[in-house]
Amino acid sequence: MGVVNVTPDSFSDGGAFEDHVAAIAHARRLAGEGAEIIDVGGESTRPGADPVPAEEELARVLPVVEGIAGLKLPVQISVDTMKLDVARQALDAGASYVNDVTAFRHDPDLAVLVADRGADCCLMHMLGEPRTMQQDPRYDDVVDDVKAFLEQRLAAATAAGIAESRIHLDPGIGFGKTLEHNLELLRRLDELAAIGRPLVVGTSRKSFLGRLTGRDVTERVHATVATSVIAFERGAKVFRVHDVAATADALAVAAATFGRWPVTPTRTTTRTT
Ligand code: HH2
Repeated sequence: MGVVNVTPDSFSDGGAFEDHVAAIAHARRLAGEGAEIIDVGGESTRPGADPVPAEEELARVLPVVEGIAGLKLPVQISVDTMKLDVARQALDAGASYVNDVTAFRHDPDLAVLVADRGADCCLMHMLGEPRTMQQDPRYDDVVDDVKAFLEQRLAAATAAGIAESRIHLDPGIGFGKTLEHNLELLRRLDELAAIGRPLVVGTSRKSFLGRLTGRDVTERVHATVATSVIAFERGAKVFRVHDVAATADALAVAAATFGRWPVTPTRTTTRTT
């Protein structure tokens, strides 16, 4: 899953793809690098971020979803939103996946919309809300707590009429979690995979990688790749990243090694040495 943030303030690429033409071109690039899902977002959920009004989010996201749909790329378009109206219009414009970081708690009607449209969705764990979530997050046992939350949200989503086969789950790396919480979630990801739904993992360029490596946000690709391989080995199926080419190469090697899925190189080379 390649990330296209159409925002002025996203933590790692804010401002880079605010221009719709640049955002659509970036989506094409990520698809060429091996992304199978393009996740378009118009509201930053970084720690401390303020909410964006629906009209503003729509003005950012909609032309980009339309533009990507018009390219007819072999990718699924996802909209990263918690708002009903944004999701509805994005689905009308060609998206078929709703990535809601509130797992339908912000607006339960979003679950009904996803059910009615037969769309896919991702339900993510977050403790609190973006403005305050990094202020002293605490758990009894982070993995047990996140697992119980995801099971509860999965039940709520299916009760709203969404087919279980359309639901992905995500531990929400960095969303109300300390460095130790993030590492424990990655280390014990197999316990979340045991719920039985595909796991999405989003570590890309996040601040815990900066704390571990001392690297700035644009220099965290190697650390991101390391976490994606760890997550793959522990059962994750979808990797939400900004740096698709590097991640796709690493996952091709991991997949061949662990024999989990057929290896289809994203490019060919004439050199074998
Ligand atoms: N992380 C971010 C946003 N959306 N969705 C899912 N399912 N999982 C994640 O881990 C996740 C997410 C934050 O990253 P980014 O979009 O790059 O930053 P910002 O929220 O500042 O736009």
